[in-house]
Amino acid sequence: MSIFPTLTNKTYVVMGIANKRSIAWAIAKTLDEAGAKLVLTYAAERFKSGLESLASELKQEAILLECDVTNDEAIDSTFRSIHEQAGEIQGIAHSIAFADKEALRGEFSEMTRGQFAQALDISAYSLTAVVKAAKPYFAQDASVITLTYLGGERVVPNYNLMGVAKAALDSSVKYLANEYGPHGVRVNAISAGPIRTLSAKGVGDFNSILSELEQKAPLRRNVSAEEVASTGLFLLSGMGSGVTGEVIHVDSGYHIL
Ligand code: NDP
Ligand code: N5H
Repeated sequence: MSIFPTLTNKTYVVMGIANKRSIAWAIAKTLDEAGAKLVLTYAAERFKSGLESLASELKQEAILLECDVTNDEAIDSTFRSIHEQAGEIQGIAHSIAFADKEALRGEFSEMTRGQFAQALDISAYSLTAVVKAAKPYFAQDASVITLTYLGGERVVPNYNLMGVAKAALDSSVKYLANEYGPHGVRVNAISAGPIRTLSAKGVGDFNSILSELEQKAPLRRNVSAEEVASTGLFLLSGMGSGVTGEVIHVDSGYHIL
């Protein structure tokens, strides 16, 4: 008997696919493999055609919707539309973050008020905004995941304001888990090790972070987006029932050092 969960006829929303390297894309492929009905959201019209061609690789036909998470009205109308087109929502993968590149190097305190507010808005508040908008449409045992990073727990050079944003995100996961638990909805985070994606491109000293992990982490290797996605499948499916308010590190064990 296979223990691979079957998600046939269940609707999952995946937010944050920029291209084929995105962690969200690995999550979408894994959910698709398990038979899920997918809704993929993108930030703006200019990302639509790229996502359409990626989505054509999926087994099931996905619904594509624009959703800029800085806009409450856009979030509300996206989730209304998801409900109209795909019924109740079994799960959401939130894989969205942004900070001004200029603030992701050098001294932490050199950032501006505006850079700080934008990073916290897109990378932390958006999780709560999304969960709030989905509330009327959640299945009774729905599950939400978000992506976080070790730089929210301890100082990692250059992560700067994103560290503060991830700390806020990790804390939001706990408050949301507590509030939504009585409704049967679980909320968890995956703390991923460094993975070469568009966001990671050209920021800080990414290569040295990859090689430090390879040399020191218990598993002595880096992780793949697919490994993050299989933990995502566990949390988003019934296999993770009983787990909420948790941060699971998928980082070859680096965080224990
Ligand atoms: P990607 O660049 O592939 O994904 C980041 C996504 O954020 C993009 O799809 C981007 O959408 C989206 N986004 C930014 N601003 C907005 C907005 N206003 N509205 C909607 N979407 C927006 O990078 P990753 O896959 O690496 O990042 C996904 C998550 O994983 C992030 O939370 C990141 O912090 C986290 N993470 C990444 C690690 C890594 O090493 N790569 C390690 C640990 C955590 P668009 O392209 O359409 O603008
Ligand atoms: C310690 C590190 C390396 C240094 C810090 C990296 C922080 C990255 C996170 C943010 C989200 C990256 C970011 O916002 C980049 C943008 O300024 C510019 N890029 C874009 O606009 C592209 C086009 C779009 C698609 O990107 C977004 N985000 O919209 C951390 C690394 C070891 C791990 C890592 C990379 C963590 C993480 O949170 O992503």
